[in-house]
Amino acid sequence: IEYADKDKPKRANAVPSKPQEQPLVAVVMGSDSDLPVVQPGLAILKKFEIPYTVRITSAHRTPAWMAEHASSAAANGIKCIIAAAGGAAHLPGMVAAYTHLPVIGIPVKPTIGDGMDSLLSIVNMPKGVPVAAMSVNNSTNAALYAARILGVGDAAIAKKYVQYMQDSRGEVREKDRKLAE
Ligand code: RP5
Repeated sequence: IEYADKDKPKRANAVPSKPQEQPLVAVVMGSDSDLPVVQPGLAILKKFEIPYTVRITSAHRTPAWMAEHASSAAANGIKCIIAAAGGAAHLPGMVAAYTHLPVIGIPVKPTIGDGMDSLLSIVNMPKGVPVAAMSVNNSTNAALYAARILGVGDAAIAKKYVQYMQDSRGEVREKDRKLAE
């Protein structure tokens, strides 16, 4: 693949969240303007101590870089990709075209409209190229879904997920109790 960019990476996923650990999730987004939406999901990955990389790989502005990143992800030890994009949000589908890894799409609400265009762009994939579509701006669920996928083969992540569910139930029960007082 020929790069148009001068900042050609030496290796895909060159900026791991924890350099000493093997990244398991690759988070990509179409633009730095998507970052505020992606950040709650990054916080979830940190909470679960899941090492990740985060990069801007635009399907239409940097297509060669996007293809290189997605197609090398599995060989780089990545187990799951989270892809956020808004508007004509073809990034998750394009990423899925370049990897056999599970791809979780986050529809980002554009500056114009309510995000339905982003959602439908991601959820309405043609048969044969599946992408898991989250709700609009819901990077939290994207990260939690990644944790569920990784938990199938990683008991430590599964244990943290069960704890997360118990904590969540506890918080809601506590709110219920306070309301009933
Ligand atoms: C998409 O276009 C990005 O994912 C972003 O949500 C949207 C707008 O991008 P910018 O024009 O803000 O860079 O590719």
